[in-house]
Amino acid sequence: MRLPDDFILGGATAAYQAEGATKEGNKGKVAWDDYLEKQGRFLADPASDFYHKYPVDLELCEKFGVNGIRISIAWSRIFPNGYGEINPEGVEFYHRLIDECIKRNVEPFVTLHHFDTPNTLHKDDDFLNRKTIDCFVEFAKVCFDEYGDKVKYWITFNEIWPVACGQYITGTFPPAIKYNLEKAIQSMHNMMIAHAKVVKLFKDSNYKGEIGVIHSLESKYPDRDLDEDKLAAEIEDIVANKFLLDATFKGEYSERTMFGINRVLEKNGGSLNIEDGDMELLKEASKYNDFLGINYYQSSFIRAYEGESEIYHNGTGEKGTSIFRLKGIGEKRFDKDIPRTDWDWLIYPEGLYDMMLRIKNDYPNYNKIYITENGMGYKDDFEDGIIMDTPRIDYIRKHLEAVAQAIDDGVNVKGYFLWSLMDVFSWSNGYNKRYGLFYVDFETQKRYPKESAYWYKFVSETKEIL
Ligand code: BGP
Repeated sequence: MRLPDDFILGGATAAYQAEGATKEGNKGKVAWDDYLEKQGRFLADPASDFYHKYPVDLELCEKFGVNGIRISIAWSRIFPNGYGEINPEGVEFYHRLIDECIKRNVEPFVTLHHFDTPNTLHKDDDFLNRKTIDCFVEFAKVCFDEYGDKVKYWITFNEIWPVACGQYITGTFPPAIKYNLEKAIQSMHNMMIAHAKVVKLFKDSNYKGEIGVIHSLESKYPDRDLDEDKLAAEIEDIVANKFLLDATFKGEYSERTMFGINRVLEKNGGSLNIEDGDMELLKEASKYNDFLGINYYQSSFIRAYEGESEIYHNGTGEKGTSIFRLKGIGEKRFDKDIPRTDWDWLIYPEGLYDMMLRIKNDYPNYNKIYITENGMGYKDDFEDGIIMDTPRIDYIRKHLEAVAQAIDDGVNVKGYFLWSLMDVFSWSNGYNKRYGLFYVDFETQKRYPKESAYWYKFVSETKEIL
């Protein structure tokens, strides 16, 4: 199978997971700094020291045919307090980084929010507080003004559902609140309002380039051929996927979407506050998205579940330990006859194919899709600088085949970004869950191309999925 000639084969990073240097360059704090310190398992320093090592990583990109990169701009490097005074050192850093991408012929796709709200705003309730929306719009404007003539592709948010879920449902992201569906749903709506405002600003001000949003989209299937499981899978899909896709591309929440949301809120308590003007704003912005970014790692199989919420997050790679049951939604089944990673992520490329076709059918104004993250967390073996990561190659191959098939079937997919370019720090797993094409020795910060990097280079150069 082949990919189109102009297809981008990129690598993805995120500021907090790659840069390290959390206390350098007058960077302001993010909530993760204190949270991780208190947790005591691992820190975001040194991460991959991308703050200093980015020229090395971009040189590797050029050498290995990686012709696109996802980076994110740490909001708290630009505004250490989230708003107010701009930090020139932060502004300069991203000029240098973006210039280096361009010098190495690696197209930068720049995300404005990748899980790292500045601490001052986070302490004030993060996106549950509408003040954060205004500060985010201001931050976006500074980025467009500074980097607008160099950056062609902008992304407002990375993964609104996982951030809300981590913060308020699984409790694995600060402020570590568990099972609060009301807060999760409200913060998703508010982030969509922030997205819409930034998209509108971008288009109204005629900035050059394109803008979109990244959603993490897992397909949700009923575990058994039973009506109750079908309903559970549908409700889980509404909360994690449809609510956000409706807001993004329809600018309204369909009746069925609100049925699901209201049902979850009834069973868990709480309500959704939609302010005057919100729906008009979503409607207007829904016309302007230039692309959709899909992050896809796994799909889920859902069974009906009537009990209280109960989650155990497998953050160590001890296979078979995951539990995910949500009151008013359903239960994820992990013991399927489907391969899964040590972190219990089901490897199911069909789910990516189904999702792309669904976008084409249900949201025809999506324009184009980039697969902005996909990859396999794996405990790589390092033997004298050689890393034979065959399971990762197999994982990427199968997902690229799903992409090629979707393109054949009429979906407009223009690129794929492997998570991650080099090994980075993982939010709730630390440093042993590796994803990179390039192995990072976190002590010496030396990079080693894995077997997958040579394979990826071949695919990039020939567009043939071998
Ligand atoms: C996505 C995030 C990334 C990255 C990836 C892998 O949700 O956008 O930032 O972390 O997942 O997840 P993890 O590190 O939890 O394995």
